[in-house]
Amino acid sequence: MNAKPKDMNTKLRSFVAGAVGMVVAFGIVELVHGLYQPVPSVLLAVAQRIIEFTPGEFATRAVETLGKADIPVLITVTIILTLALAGFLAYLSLRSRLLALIGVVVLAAVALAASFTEPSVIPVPTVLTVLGALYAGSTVARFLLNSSGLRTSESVSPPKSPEPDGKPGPEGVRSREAHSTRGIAVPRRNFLLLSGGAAVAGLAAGSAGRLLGGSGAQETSTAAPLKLPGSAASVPEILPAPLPEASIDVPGMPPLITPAEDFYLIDTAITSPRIDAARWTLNVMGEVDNPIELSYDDLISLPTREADVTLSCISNEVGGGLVSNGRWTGVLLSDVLAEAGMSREKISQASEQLVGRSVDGWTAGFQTEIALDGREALVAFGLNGSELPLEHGYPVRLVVPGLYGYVSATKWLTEIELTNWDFDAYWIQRSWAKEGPILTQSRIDTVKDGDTVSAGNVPIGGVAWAPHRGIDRVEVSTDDGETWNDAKLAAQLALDTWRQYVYDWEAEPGEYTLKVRAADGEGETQTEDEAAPHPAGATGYHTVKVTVE
Ligand SMILES: Nc1nc2c(c(=O)[nH]1)N[C@H]1C(S)=C(S)[C@@H](COP(=O)(O)O)O[C@H]1N2
Ligand SMILES: [Mo]
Repeated sequence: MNAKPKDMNTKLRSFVAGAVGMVVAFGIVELVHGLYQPVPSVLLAVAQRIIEFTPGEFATRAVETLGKADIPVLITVTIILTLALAGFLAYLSLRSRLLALIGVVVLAAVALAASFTEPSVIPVPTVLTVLGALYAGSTVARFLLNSSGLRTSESVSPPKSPEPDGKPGPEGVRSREAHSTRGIAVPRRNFLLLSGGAAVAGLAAGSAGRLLGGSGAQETSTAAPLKLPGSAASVPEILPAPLPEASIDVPGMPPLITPAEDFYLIDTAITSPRIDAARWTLNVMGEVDNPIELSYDDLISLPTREADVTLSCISNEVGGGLVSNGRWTGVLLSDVLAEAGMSREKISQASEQLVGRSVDGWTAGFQTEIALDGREALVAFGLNGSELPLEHGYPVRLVVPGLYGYVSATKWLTEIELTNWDFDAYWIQRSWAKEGPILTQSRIDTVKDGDTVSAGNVPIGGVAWAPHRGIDRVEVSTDDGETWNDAKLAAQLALDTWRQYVYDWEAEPGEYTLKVRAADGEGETQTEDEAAPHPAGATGYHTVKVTVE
């Protein structure tokens, strides 16, 4: 019985032919994308849509546990699944050309749907590229199938002649036998050579695309110095030192202002949108008297502000690093709203919510009241004296003191819409709390869990934050919360920033469980109850175990 191994071979070869065809198709799209950015990388577009369609709980878990590390996994899985699907379609084409054709049409539809959701896509070249690439890929697959003698096509099928034994049989069987003959004529080695060659060509095209500056080539950006109108000079790159008394000089203390390259990074974008500031616009619309569209130059010609604001992600665990303090440059959100005819007195139920929309469609919404209550909510275009880095929202984002990023801090901002409270923004649709006030939190930074330290003076220090309420008191416990000691506080740089503290501990040998807790400017001490980040932010006291020798 040699039918079985032969059948296995057929399956495998057809599968390889389809997968190689898909490598070629991907390669072509990546190459075009590298040469011409408005044609998106279909691969990344599909992966991006998978992120967006992933159920909230699951997406949340992935973001929490993997941060940015989930992206390579997602892309790899997307590639493997697509190649497998293409392989299956090629195999299917041996049985039914129609079904295979339908499969390719569905692939094209998915690819186009995913691509058209990308920001700054230009339709006609994208359609041509995607269809062209799929056509090329199918052609390669068909050629490989033919070359391995697995199926006929009009051009290569041998002339119809009666079978030697004169038993024509059904069409399918007859053509299969014809292939077998050809299969012998084109040995396995040739099939491998041809497939390998095609795959290498596809990979080369794809790599070239990336090298040419496709999204895959994205590196961490270095932001240019910020230039403002009316002054030939840019904002000084060396920041004026923050209040000296706002910093405590202890090893392990995080800097009062987080350098841009260390600023925590969270978003749903596989690659940061690249926006041309000269063509960027901000629409302020919805329930406003006077909808406006501002250019970048319009925006930066409004009165400029600099504000030190601590931003936190709701996914931050107690003691975690998804919190940073930036010196933001921008214009007051209230000034931008005033341009659109909106003021505090005019807030109605219909304009209760302010929704920021990113060029990539991501949204965040919060109470309009918060934008107009006097706090320094910014339409920001600078971080630490430079333009916003690409990954932190270049050219313009929102920064709202006191609110977690997921409800407020829209990066790559392009639209501000005033609407009612019914609208649910991106993470609200995915089961996170509708309102996101940053909870009072504190963190021990100068000693780490599991550290061994020498007896004597051990400064226990770190940061505490309750943006827009401020920090009034920080206490440290060295006995697992039995007793508490007041920590020394640095000056409060601003109500909206974190505050450094230190407790000078005279440590004696032994095992210790250290804890920290903070009270905000309203006298409210952070809760001891432990809660996970989902759905409204992590609570509990940061706890660190140390050994003193
Ligand atoms: N366009 C866009 N803006 C976004 C997000 C996003 O996914 N897309 N994530 C938000 C979240 S959840 C947070 S915590 C902050 C993080 O800002 P950062 O990456 O500059 O620290 O950005 C917010 N703005
Ligand atoms: Mo976040």
